[in-house]
Amino acid sequence: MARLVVDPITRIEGHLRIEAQMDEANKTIQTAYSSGTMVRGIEIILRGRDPRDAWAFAQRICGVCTLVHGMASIRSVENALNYPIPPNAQLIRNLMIAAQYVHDHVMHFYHLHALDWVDVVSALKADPKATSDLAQSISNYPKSSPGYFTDMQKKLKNFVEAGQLGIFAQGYWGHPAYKLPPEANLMAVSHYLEALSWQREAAKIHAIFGGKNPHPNFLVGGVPCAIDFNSDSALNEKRFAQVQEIINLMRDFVDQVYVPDTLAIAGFYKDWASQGEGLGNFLTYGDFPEKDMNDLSSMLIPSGVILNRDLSTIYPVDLNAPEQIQEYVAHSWYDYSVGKDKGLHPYTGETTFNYTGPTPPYKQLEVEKEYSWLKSPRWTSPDGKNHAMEVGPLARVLMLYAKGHAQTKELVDMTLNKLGVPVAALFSTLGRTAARTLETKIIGDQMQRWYDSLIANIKAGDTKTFNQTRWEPSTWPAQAKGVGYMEAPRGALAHWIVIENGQIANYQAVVPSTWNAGPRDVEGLPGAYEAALQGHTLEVPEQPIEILRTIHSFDPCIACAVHLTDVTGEEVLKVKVC
Ligand code: NFE
Ligand code: MG
Repeated sequence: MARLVVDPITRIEGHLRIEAQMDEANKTIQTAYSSGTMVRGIEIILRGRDPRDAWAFAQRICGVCTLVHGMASIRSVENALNYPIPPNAQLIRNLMIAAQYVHDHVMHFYHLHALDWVDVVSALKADPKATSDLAQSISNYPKSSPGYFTDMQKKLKNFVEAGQLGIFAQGYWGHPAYKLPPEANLMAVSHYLEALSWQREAAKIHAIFGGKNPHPNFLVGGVPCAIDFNSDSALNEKRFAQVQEIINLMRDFVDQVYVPDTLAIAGFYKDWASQGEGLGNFLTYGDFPEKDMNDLSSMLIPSGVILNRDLSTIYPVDLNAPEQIQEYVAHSWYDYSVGKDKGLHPYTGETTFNYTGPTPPYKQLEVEKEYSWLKSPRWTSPDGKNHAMEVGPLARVLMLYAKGHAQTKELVDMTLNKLGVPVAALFSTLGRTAARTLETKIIGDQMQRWYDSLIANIKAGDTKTFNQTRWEPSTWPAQAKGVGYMEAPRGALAHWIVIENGQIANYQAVVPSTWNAGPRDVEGLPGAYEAALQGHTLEVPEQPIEILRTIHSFDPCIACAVHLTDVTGEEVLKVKVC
C-alpha cells in the first residue's frame, strides 16, 4: 500500500502537505493526513503589548482574509473591556466584512478553485459564437458577445503559442476527470481573466473606509474614518457615491457571472454531490450584528453547532466555556505544560513550539506521532463527547437553512432543483463550493441594506464613528478577558485575549483553517480535511486532481492556521513551486 504525498498543495495560501494512504490497488484513499508545514509566532509576539495595538499585529496573520484578524482582535478587546461602539461603526464594519467576503469568494472560485473543474487548454477548441450562445442562455452579463469570446480565446492562444501558459502552467490539462465541453471551458476561463480586473474595484471599499487594502486600518471603540459631507479628507458625499457604485459592481458580477457560472459548471459534476463531505459536524460563531455583538439574535449569520448532519437540532455555542472549546496538540509540534494528552481552552492556551518530526527533506510524516504545526480544536457536546468540526460557507448556509432564513431557503432550493439533486447533496465537495457562491449572493445583497441604514443615520444627523468611553487604560479593570469572534470567509474565527494591568498577558487565535485542516486529536479523531478525503478514488493517481477538488473546496489558508521561519531561522523544507 503506497503513501501518496502532495506537497505543497498549490493554489492556496500557505504551506499544506497531504499524505494519503492508498488501498491495495493504489486508487482509493483509505485514510488521509493533513499537515501544516509552516509556523510563525504571532500569538507570542503579542504578549506584553498594548491591547489597542494588537489588531495591527494580529492582522498580519494573513493577507488573504486581509481584515478578519484585525476585526477579531478589536472585538476581543471591546469584549474584554465592555466597550460599546457607535451604530455607524457597526454598519461600516459590516460593509467591510461583506466586501471581504464577496472579493475573497469570487477570487477563490475563479483563481484558486475553478481550474480543478475547468480545462484551460480545451477552451482553445471552443466556438466563440456557441460560447456566446451558452453564456447568454444562463445570464444577462453584457459582455457575452461572440466578439468578446473571440478576443479572450485569442489571448489564451497567444499564451500557448508563446510556449508559456503563464499562470496556467503545470495544470493537469486533458485529465479525464475534466467534464466540461470546450465552450463552457472558454466561458469560465474568460471570467477568470475578467475577475482579475473586477477585484481591483472590490478592494477599494476597504481603502475608502480603512485607508488601504490589504490590511485596512481599525480602531478599538469604532472605526478610524470620520464622516463629514463638507470635508475633503473625511467620508463625504463623493466617497459614499463611490461606495454605492462599487456595491453595484460587486453585486452585478455575483448575479451575472459568479452564480450562473457555478450552477453551469456544477451541472457537469453531479458525481461530486455525493462525496467529499467528511465529518457531518458544522460550527458557526455568528456575524453581521444588526445592533451590537452581545445581541446574538440580531446577527445575519446565526451561531450554533450541527452534529451528524442533523439540521433539526442546533446546539448553542459558548466561546467562554472551557468545557466547550479546547485545542489539542497530541499530533502537533507543540508542548503543553499540562501534558500533550490534555486540551486547553484558549484563555489558558499555550504556544510552545517543539518540532519532533523527521529532518527535512523527508519522504513521509510520522503520523503516529506529531505531524503538523496546526493544533486540533474540538467542540465538546453537553454529553462530554469531543467533536471535530467543519467551519465555513457550508456550515453557515446549513445554519441559515436550518433556521429558515427565507433567501437562503429560496437559493438553496433553486440550486437543488436546477441540478436535480437531493438536500443530501449539500454534504459534499460540490455542496461546499455551491454554498460559498450562495452566501456571497446573500451577504452581497445585504450590503445595500447596511449602506442605506448608514446613509439614513447620517442624514438624521448621526455622524459618530468612535466612542471614547473606554479608550484610556485608567478606565480599565486590572484584569479582564474577552473573546472577539467573527465569521471569516473560511469560517468561524475567534481571538481570545487576557489583559493584565493594561497589557496583553495571553492571546490565542483559533482560526477557520485550524478547525478544517487540523490533524488528529488525542482520541485519534481526524480533522475535516482528513475525513473529507477518505474514500476518494483517484482516476490517475499521478495527477491527483480529486484531492485538489476536495481540499480546494475548503479554501485552505495555512498562513492563518498556524499564525515562516522555524525557530532557528533555518529552512524547514525545500519545495519546488512550479
Ligand atoms: Ni488566511 Fe482566514 C479566512 C482566517 S482562514 S484566510 O477566511 O481567519 O483560516
Ligand atoms: Mg492559534
